[in-house]
Amino acid sequence: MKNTAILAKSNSLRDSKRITLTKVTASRDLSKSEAVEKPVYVTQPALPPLDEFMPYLEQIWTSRKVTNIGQYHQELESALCQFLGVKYISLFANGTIALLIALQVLRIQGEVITTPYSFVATTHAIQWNGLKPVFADIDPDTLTLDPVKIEAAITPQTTAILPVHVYGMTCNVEQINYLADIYGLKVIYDAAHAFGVKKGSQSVLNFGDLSVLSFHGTKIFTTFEGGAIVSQDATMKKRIDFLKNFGFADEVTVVGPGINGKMNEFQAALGLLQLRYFPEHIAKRKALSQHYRAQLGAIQNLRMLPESPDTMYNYAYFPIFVKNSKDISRRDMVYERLKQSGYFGRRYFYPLISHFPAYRGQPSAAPENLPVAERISSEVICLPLYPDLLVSEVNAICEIIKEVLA
Ligand code: T4K
Repeated sequence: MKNTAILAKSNSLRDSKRITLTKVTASRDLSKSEAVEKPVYVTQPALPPLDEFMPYLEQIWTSRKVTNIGQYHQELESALCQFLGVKYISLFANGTIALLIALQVLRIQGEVITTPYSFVATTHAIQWNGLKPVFADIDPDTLTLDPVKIEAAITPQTTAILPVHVYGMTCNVEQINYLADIYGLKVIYDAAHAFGVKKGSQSVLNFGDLSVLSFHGTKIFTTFEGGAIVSQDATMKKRIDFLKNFGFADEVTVVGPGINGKMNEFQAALGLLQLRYFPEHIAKRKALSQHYRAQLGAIQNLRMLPESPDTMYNYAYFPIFVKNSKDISRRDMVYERLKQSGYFGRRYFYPLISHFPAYRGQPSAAPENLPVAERISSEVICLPLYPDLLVSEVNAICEIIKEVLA
């Protein structure tokens, strides 16, 4: 047996609700191993010390204001505008409902060009609005929508583009902006992964008509569940705020078919506290990402995403891409071996959205139309990455990968 993490003793989750694993402690001595109680997942929410949250809870209990745009909701909107460098932000109960409202508020009709390489909520939001999603292929380096493919997918029915800054990689915002201008299209960025990302000195959230964030428990900035829409002018923010509150403009006026999408006070309070720790969390993520890069750089058949010097990344995910041989999915071999050893990476985004039954019948979902996305989806594994991940755990993961791909 080689000096890598091995499954020493495994009680099935069904039987014991826990797994006992043997993991390598550190690269300094790979022959030493230690039994650990917990599996390592792709992510784990970083939470502030509980005692720091108590004063916020006491305030909520005292005021009895638990939701409907209370003090913490308003404070978090202001704090996020400042922190992210954006003009207007509207908080939501989750990112999916924010996407639904973004399409509603711009009164999008007909066809929306989008990426198959995302979490399924991106396309669901289009479908829930009674619109037709049209898939276009992605760029192999940024994994975001390829502007050439966007242009080729435009028809007289196209009214909007819904690109995704996937893993916090920035879309080609200049070219997308150019296409939107000349064809008269709206642009809504799904920025669920792009909290804190900057292009030059500019927040990437300032491009397009609207940008949508997610603060889900798996995201780098979390309010357990939560989301937001970044908008560029006060009138648009006002309309978004009406729609997230059933369409109420005042006590007796309903301006449109709104919904209940409001973030509550408990979530907003947590967000305020989370902001204090965000820079520390990003620094830890960056260091761990760099450690992964250093360990995995020389492995054959393994690719990592190139970084652009003019972009400030948020290190939300650490995807690797394993080149498959003709008959064998090396990616799945790596993925399964990691799992057996207690390291639960995830194949975000496999399957492609265009493979799901709700969408696979669309002509644009045909694999021949999406060759880059098809390949990338068959190669990807997002490795565990979160502030409390140990360097020794990164080392153990890298050793397993090296062994499988050797
Ligand atoms: N657009 C994009 C591009 C998105 O990625 C997402 C969400 C959305 C839109 C929609 O935003 P929201 O409506 O969610 O705000 C997860 C998340 O549920 C989803 O929010 C996220 N994208 C997507 C990429 O990942 P799953 O099904 O993979 O999550 P789950 O529960 O398997 O969690 C992954 C791992 O994280 C677990 O194995 C353990 C760990 N974990 C998870 C949770 C929920 C924890 O340690 N604690 C937790 O509370 O979808």
